[in-house]
Amino acid sequence: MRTTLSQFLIEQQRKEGVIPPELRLLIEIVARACKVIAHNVNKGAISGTLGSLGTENVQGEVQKKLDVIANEILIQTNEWGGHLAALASEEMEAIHPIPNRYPKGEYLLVYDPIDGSSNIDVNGCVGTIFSVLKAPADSTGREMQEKDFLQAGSRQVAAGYTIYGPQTLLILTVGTGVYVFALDRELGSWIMVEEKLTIPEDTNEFSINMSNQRHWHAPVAKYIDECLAGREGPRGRDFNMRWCASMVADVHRILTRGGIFMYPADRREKVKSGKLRLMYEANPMAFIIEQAGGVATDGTNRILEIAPVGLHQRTGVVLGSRNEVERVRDLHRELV
Ligand code: AHM
Ligand code: MG
Repeated sequence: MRTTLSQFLIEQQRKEGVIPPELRLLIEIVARACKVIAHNVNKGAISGTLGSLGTENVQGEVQKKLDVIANEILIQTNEWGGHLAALASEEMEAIHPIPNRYPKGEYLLVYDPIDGSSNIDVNGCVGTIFSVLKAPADSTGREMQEKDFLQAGSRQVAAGYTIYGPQTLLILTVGTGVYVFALDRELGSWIMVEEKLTIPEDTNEFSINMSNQRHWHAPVAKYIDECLAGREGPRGRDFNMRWCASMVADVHRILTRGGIFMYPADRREKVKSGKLRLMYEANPMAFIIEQAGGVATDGTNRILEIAPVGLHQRTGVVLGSRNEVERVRDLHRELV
């Protein structure tokens, strides 16, 4: 018999002592919500879930119907469970405290309900990213506030993402390595298919949106020039490039076979601090990448050590195989 997610979580609780029962319940409920989201993603045009809503989220991005549906699914499945103090999402400007009609717990859940939204209508890969923090000790008994969420990524107690691709996969860490579960639709269960994933230290593959080249700062431009120069250049080998426009898909490829993913801050006004969001994109991915032996930076600094100042703050992201991310970091030190 293969290990299910429930079995894995119980064993982690027994053997490693890392998962209190409330955290186990929380992860199980998030995973259950992701099954419902997977169902909606798969139904697509049949159930009328494709296309835009004509509204914008707090970031000024057009909301897809699925962004809003997935956000609602995560709220509804989680808010009654008794394990959360509050939740927050890319699709909501303010935090969502647990309503008084439900019991409150000690965890905070932050998520991007559908990452890679531009892929929805073209049947490309999308995913859900989530991060779990503990509510600060001094918050007990009072209404939760945004400042309670503003904790460095190193304080995460769990993080994961699902990828709705040819298979629906859940990638999870609770700080004891990275585990992969596949959704068995007949059984309705998450089945472990890989454990203790590790990212190769070297790679010949980079992932960046090349159409932004003219906006890059010197260190990123130099790194990519070196890669493009191939075996005749300073790196002495040929590099390949991949870009899915979906962080979950690009990061998942890197977890599987190594590589470097970059969405750097650049010269554009709206990307001057990066495009991706720290709390629910960069932090959970950084936790997973580090747990797999990789490195995650904003170009210079470790992502998990950034002190957040806002729920929706953005950051540059450079993560993946150790030696490549360190090369980018060295260039930032040399050229800035
Ligand atoms: P989203 O959460 O609104 O979908 O935006 C995040 C996505 C990432 O998944 C992806 O890496 C990036 O935006 C792609 O951006 P671009 O279209 O600029 O290449
Ligand atoms: Mg996203």
